Amino acid sequence: MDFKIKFNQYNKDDSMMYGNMLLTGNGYFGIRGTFEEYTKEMYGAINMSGIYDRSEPDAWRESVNAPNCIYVKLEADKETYSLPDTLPSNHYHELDFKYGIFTRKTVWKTNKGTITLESERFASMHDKHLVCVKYTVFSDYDCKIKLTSGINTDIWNINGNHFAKVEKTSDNGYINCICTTIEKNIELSLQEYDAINTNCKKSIINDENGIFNVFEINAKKDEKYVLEKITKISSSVDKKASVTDLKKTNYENLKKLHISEWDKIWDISFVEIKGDKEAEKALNFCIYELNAIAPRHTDAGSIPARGLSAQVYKGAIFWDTEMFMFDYFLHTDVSVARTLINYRIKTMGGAMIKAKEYGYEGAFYAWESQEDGIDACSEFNIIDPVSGRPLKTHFRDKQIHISADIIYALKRYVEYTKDYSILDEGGKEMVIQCALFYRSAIVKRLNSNFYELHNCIGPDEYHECINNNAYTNKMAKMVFDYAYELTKNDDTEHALMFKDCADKLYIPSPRKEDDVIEQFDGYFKMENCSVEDLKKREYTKGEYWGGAYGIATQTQILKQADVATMLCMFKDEYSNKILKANFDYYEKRTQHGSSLSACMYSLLGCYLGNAESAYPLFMTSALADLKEERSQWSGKVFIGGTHPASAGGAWMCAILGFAGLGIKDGKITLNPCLPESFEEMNFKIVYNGKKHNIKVTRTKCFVD
Ligand code: IFM
Repeated sequence: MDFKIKFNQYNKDDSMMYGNMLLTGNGYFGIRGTFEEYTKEMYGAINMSGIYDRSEPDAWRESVNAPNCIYVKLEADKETYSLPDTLPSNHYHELDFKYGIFTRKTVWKTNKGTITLESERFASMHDKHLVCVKYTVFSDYDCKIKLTSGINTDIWNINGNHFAKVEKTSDNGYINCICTTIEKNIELSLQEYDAINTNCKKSIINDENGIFNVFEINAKKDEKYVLEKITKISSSVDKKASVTDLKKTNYENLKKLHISEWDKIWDISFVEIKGDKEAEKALNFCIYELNAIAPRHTDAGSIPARGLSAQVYKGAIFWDTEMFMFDYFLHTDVSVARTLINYRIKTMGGAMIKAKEYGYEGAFYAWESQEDGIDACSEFNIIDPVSGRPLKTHFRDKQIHISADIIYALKRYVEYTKDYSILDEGGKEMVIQCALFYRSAIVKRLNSNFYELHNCIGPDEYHECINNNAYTNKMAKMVFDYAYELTKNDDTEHALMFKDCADKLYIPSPRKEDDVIEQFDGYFKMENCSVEDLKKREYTKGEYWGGAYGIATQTQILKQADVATMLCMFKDEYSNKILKANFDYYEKRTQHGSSLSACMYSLLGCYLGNAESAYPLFMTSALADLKEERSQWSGKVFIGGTHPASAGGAWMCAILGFAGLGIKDGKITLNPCLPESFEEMNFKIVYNGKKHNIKVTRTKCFVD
C-alpha cells in the first residue's frame, strides 16, 4: 500500500489543511504539518498532551502549545527564502504515514541560480520527548547561506499567551528554554542541540522571539549542508524523564529507533482490504492518526477530541475517546486502552465535584475534561445568528450520558481482557459513583411506577432539555446493571438500590406500528421535515441549528446519530427488523453535523446486513481528515483540527461492521457483511494475550 500523502505544489491557502492533515505526533505532543520557517500567523504549533493552563482569569483554559522548536529561517546572500512570502519555483511535500515522517523539498529561483531546501522530521516514537529535524540546504552557485535555527517562543495560541516567564540560556552547545505557565506554574523545558556538517561561523541570538543558533556558511556550488536539529521537550508534570543524550546520538540513529516502534504498531494494526485501495488507504490513515496521538508516554492519559492538532475545544477529552476511539486500542494495544480508562479513574475527583455543583451525588464526568477532570465546557458556546449575541447551550450540565459512556468502555475492557485488577484499582468505585450519580438524577412521577431521566441532552445536541432520551436511559440502565453485578456479593445495600433502578428505569420501546424507537419524549410530535427544507431556513449560512432558537430545535432533524448509536451498542437486544426500521427512519433525518455521526449509521448498516448503505458512510468517516471538508471556524472560534473519533469510528465500521468481528463465549466470531468493492480483508487483533490473524472473504472466514 502507498502510505504517502503527497502535494506537488505550494498553496498558501491550504496551510491550515496541511497543518491538520499532515500532523506528526507520538501521543506526548503533536506537531502540525507546517513548514520550518512558519511563524504563528501560519498556524504552526506543537500541541502538548495533558498540560492545560489559562492565560488570564477569564480566558478559556486550554492545552498548552510548546515553543516552536522546528523553526529554521533560511537566508542566502542576505535575502530571506521563506514560505509563504517568497514563492518557490518548485515545491513538494509529503507525509509518510507509515512512519509519521514529514518531508519537503522547496526550490527558489534567485538572480544567480537556485537555492534548494530539503527537510525531514518526526516526533520520536522511541523517545516520546524528542522532536527530530534534518534540514539540508544547497545552491547551484557559490553564496553565503545563513541558517537561524532554534526555539521560537512567539507562538500561536487560541486563547492568549500561556507563559508568565520564559528563560532562555545557552551552554555547551545546547540552547535551552524553560517556560513557566501563568495559572499553574507548570514548567515546560526545551533543550535543543544542533549539529551541522560543516565548519562555519556560529553565533547565538537571544531575543523576544526566542533563542537561536545562527550558522553562517560559505556555501560552495552543489555542496549539501545538513543541519540535524534534535530537541528534547519535558515538563514538570512528567512522570518519566528522557534518557537520550542529544550529543551522543544523531538523526539517522533516532530515525531507525523511531521506525522500529512504528513497525511494531503496524505489525498488529495494518488492515488489508483487497479490491478497494481507496478504502484501504483511508482506513490505514485513520489508524496512523490514532497512533500518533495515543498516550503511550503515561499510564493514565487520554486523547482530546481534536487529537493533538491544536487547542481546539480547549484540548479537552470528550466521550469521543470511550465511544469511538477505544475499540481500536482495545483490540490492538490493550495497554493504551487501560491508560485511557486509568485517566477517567484518576479524574473521578473532578467528576464528584461536578456532581455536587449540580446537586447530584456520585460522579458526573466533565463534558470537556481536562487534567483533573475539571470541566472546561463553557456555557455560552454559540452565537444567535440574528442578534449576534452569545447563546447558552447545555452541553456541560445536561449531557449526562458522559458518565455512562465511560462505564461502557470500562465494562468492555473488563469483558474483553479479563483484567479484573482494574476494578480493584478504582474501576469498581468508578462504576458505583456513576451509578449513584444516575440514581440521584432519576425522577419518578407520583402516579407511575417507572423511573425517568429528565432535562437531558442525548448525542443529538440540537435538542436540549429533553426527557427520556433513549440512548441516555439505556446507557444509564447498563451502569445500574453493572453496578449491581459488581456489588451484589459484598454490598447488598447498594446492590439492591442499583437493581431497583435498573429494573424500573424507563427504556423507550419500538413503537408498534413501525418499530421506530422515539429518540426522546415528544420527538414524534415535532415537525417532520427534511434536512434540505431546514437548510433553506438558515438566516446565515452555517448557523448553529440547535439550542434554544435553532432551526432544528422544533423539528425531527437531528445533528448526529442518537438512537442509531444506542442500537449499535446494544444490537444483540434488538431484532434486525428494528435495526432496519430505525436506520431508515433516522438516517434521512440526520444532518451529520458532527464527525461522530456517519460511522454510527455505517456500523448500524453493517449490523443489519446492508453493506451498500454502510459503505459511503464508512468512507465519509475514513476520509474525514483526508478531504477536510468540515469548516475550520465557527464565527471567530477555531473548530478545525483532526477528527480522531471519526478515525476510530471508521475502524469500528471496518472491523466490527464489515468483517463482523465479535467475541462470544470466549471465542472470536466473524459475521461479515462486505461491501461490493471489498474482495477480502486481512487484519490482526490481540485477544486473550495472543495475536490472531484474521481473513475474511466473500465466502469464508479464517482465524488462527
Ligand atoms: O463530542 C462531540 C459531540 O458529540 C459533538 N460535537 C463535538 C464534540 C467533540 O468532538
